Amino acid sequence: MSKRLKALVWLTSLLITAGTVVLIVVSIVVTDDHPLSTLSPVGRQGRDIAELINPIFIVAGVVFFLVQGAVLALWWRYRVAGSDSGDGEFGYYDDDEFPEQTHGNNRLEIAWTIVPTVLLAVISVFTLVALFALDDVKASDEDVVVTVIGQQWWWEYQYHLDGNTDSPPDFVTANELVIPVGVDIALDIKSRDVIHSFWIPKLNGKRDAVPGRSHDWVIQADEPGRFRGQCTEFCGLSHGYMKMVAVALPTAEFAQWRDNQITPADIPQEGTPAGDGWATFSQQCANCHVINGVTSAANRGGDPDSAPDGWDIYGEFNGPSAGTYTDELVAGAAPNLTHLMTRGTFAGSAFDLYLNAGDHVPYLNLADQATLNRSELEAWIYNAPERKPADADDLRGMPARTGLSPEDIDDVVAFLSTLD
Ligand code: HEC
Ligand SMILES: [Cu+2]
Repeated sequence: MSKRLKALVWLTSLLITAGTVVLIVVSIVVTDDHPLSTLSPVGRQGRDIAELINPIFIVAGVVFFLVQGAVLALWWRYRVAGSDSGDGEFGYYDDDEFPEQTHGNNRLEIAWTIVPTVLLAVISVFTLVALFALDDVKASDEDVVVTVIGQQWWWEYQYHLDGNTDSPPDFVTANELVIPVGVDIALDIKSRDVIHSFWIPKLNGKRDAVPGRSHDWVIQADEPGRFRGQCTEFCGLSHGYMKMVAVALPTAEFAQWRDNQITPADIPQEGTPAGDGWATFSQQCANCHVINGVTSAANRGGDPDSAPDGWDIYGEFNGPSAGTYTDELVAGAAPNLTHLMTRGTFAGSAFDLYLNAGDHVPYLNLADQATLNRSELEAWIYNAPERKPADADDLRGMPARTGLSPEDIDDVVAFLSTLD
């Protein structure tokens, strides 16, 4: 090897090693406080996972340094030193000075088979214990169960306050999953189209949402807060914008939030901007979006009798057999907007609905205390696919409504603002 080449190899290995160490340190320091970090869990399940990952990471680190150390030590011990004979070539043995060659070493081989086996066996015991703990839902039959439905590209939450998922839910909301602090909330995870994966890293690991299946999951938060999540199964065009938030509220605030969610909305007075907005909404939006107490089967242009009792809080099935109502809506179904203004984010939590809705604004008072992100909401209503890639022709995502005039949009926003 020429001197130059040797120096190059040295430099490269040094850079790679230094880079790796820096990356590891930076990722630990930076992600610890990152909204999507598993390293700072806030719930029992998240902690179970962290308590499994951290020791395994340490063991893996020790193994890494032992093995790499041994490689370096052997390399140093058996290097050919000072054999540069001046012709620029060095590092080669002459045949007669070749070191003694050994073949096979039973003791060593047995050792490096047994040690990893024992290590992996121990790790697998702890892994299994953690896996079973994650499946252990400490919720009773009467507790709240939330059916979580993934679809391109947002999340729907159907709250069953009595825990019975066979009957219609008590209310439906989207993107922000609100839970009371300190209790296990059972989730029943489903999909309306393709495979998605539900993941709130500070609270629990991920669970897939698979069409035709129902997966049990559970989340719990130790303290109040907003915890970000992300769909983690590639699900098409706007997968990256398919986010969600879990909001943990103190028990009393959760009860207040729940009572508000059950309350239907009111039809605004005619002649007001909100009233005009409602008129536009009923023509342009209500065929997809449901607002409890306001949109009904009739004003969605369907036959009121075709909606099964209690299920009419869902949107209309807008697929091939438009006009029929079903609980299993395929894409084309849209977020229930009854209490839109109580959410901090919209459209798969890709956008903030309020400008200053940090943790300091009490979640229950968003509509009163925070500033509406009006320009983003208007841009969304006017041309949603421009803000978040969609395939509205195939009933994926929200279609553009570029026929609306600025006044129409003002009125629609005035109407939406009443939905708190
Ligand atoms: C063809 C069905 C359809 C029509 C018509 C429609 N939308 Fe949507 N809308 C959707 C879908 C689907 C989403 C979810 C899109 C996403 O998150 O990617 C959505 C999302 C929204 C959201 C965000 C809700 C949330 O909580 O995330 C708002 C607000 C909204 N639409 C308002 C309107 C308004 C106002 C109109 C009428 C001018 C309208 N939509 C017309 C399908 C529709
Ligand atoms: Cu997804």
